[in-house]
Amino acid sequence: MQKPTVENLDTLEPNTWCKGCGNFGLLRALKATLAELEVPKEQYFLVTGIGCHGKLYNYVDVNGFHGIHGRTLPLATGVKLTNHELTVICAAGDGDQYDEGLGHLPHAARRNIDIKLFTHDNKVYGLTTGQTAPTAIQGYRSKTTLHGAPSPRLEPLKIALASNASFVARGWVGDLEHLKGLMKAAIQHRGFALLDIFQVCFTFNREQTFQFYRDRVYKLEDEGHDSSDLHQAWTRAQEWGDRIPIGLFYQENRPIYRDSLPQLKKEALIKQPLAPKGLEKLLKEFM
Ligand SMILES: Cc1ncc(C[n+]2csc(CCOP(=O)(O)OP(=O)(O)O)c2C)c(N)n1
Ligand code: SF4
Ligand SMILES: [Mg+2]
Repeated sequence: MQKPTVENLDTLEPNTWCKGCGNFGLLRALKATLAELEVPKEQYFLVTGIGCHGKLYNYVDVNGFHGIHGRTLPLATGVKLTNHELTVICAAGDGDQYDEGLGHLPHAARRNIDIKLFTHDNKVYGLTTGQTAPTAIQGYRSKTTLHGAPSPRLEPLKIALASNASFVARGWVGDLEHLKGLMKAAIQHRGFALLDIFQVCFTFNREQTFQFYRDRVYKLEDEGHDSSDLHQAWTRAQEWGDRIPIGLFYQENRPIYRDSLPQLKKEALIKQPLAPKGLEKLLKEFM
């Protein structure tokens, strides 16, 4: 087993993100986080969706799977339930997770599957060259909403809170130390964690820029927020406008999905003998 370091997490893959993309900071924060934790390199498993964010898979030298659009959560769930010794992290896009993959979010949250969901929330479809994403601010102009996005934005933190997520947080790529702290807390949390990350898409979103966030974000911890209080979390999650909160909105400790399944409680499934009773009889029914 190897201790991860920022250097040995590097890959030889040439980076194709645009110059100035917020993904660079996110990648830096992620590598620094993994290097600081005690988890061996071989025990990380990174699942990515399809989009610019998905290329993260190529730039971090850990085990993983570059999956299909919108399906990071079911894939990660399967991996975690099969081998719960792995630390499973999803890197998803806002289009990927909150449009095509939205249906998976409430279920992973309510079941408290012990996986970590980091969303690259740039409020646009980056890879497909700039269509309006579900988290785009109402009025946002793009090639698919020439006159401005007509509908209110989708609010992922509220969806997660309403789905009984046990860890809900938001960070941004303009404060990497803070983001690193949130990544660390999410990975160390026992249960499902959503960390929504404002990731600036310099090329296609000229509205939610670094300056946009710099002028608005404030840290919950600077204002005495109590992250064990669901009502406070809900109230803070409503805030949007001149002031936008980042930090840990909510965290609770409650049993994870595996705790209530006797067959998964003991050893990882992958270590158990593959001899389920009655398998042959069952297979014959399909022949
Ligand atoms: C099943 C499926 N549907 C649609 C697409 C096309 N597609 C590829 S990436 C993408 C959107 C990417 O946007 P986002 O998830 O926000 O990622 P970003 O590029 O911004 O990181 C879409 C719609 C696809 N590849 N597969
Ligand atoms: S299109 Fe946007 S999200 Fe994609 S690499 Fe370029 S700046 Fe980054
Ligand atoms: Mg996006």
